[in-house]
Amino acid sequence: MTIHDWSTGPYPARVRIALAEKNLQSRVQFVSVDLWKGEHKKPAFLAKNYSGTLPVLELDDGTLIAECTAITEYLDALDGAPVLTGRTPREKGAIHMMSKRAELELLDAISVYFHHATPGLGPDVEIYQNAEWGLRQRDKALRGMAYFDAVLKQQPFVAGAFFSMADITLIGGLIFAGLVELAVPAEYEALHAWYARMNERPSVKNRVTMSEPA
Ligand code: GTS
Repeated sequence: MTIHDWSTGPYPARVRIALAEKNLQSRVQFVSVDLWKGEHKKPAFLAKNYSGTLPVLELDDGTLIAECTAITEYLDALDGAPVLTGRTPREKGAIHMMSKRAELELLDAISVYFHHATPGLGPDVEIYQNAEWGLRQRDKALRGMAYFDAVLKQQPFVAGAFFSMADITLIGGLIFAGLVELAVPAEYEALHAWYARMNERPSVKNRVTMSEPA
C-alpha cells in the first residue's frame, strides 16, 4: 500500500496514528506531496483525489481511498478485528459521531482558520481567502475545545471507555491548534490531561518519523 501525504500535517497524522495502532507500518510506503508548493492542487494529484487534499491511500490494485475516516475504517477492517472504529453497532455509532464532531467542531474549523485568516500555504496556493469566515471558525474551534473538555471530564476517551478513531481525530485537531498557535485555554484541564496521555502513545509520538528510512 502507498500513502500519499505530508509527514507533519495534522490530517496525515490521523492515518499515521491509525497505521501504528494497527501495527501496519511495515506494509506501507510513503510518498510525500509538497503542500507548500501546491502539489496537491496539480492535475497529477487531483487525478488521485478530486478534493485535492492529503492523505490518500493507494492500494496495490490501484484503488484510491481518500478521507481520513474512510482510510482508518479500511485499515481497521483489514485484519477482521476492528479496534479503532468499533466492534458493536453501538460502538460504531458512538465512535463515528464523536469523530465527526471532532472534525466539525475543531479540526476542520482550525483548518478553515489557517487557510482563510492566516497566510496559510502562501499566496500561490491560497487563491481565495475570507478572513472573517476564518476568524469565525477559530471561535468555533475554541467552543469545540470547551465541549471536548466537558466530554473528557465525564469519560477517559472521546467516545467512551476506550481509545478509538474519535481520539485520533481530536488529536489531529490539537496538532493543528499547536501549528497555528491556537492555545487550549489552561482551564480546560480534562482536555489538557487527555492530550498529555495521548502524546505518550508511541503511535502519536512517532508519527512524523514513521516515514523516515530506518
Ligand atoms: N476531509 C479531508 C480528510 O479527512 O482527509 C481533509 C484533508 C485535509 O484537509 N488535508 C490537509 C490538506 O490537504 C492536509 S494537512 O494540512 O493536514 O497537512 N490541506 C491542503 C489544502 O489546501 O486544503
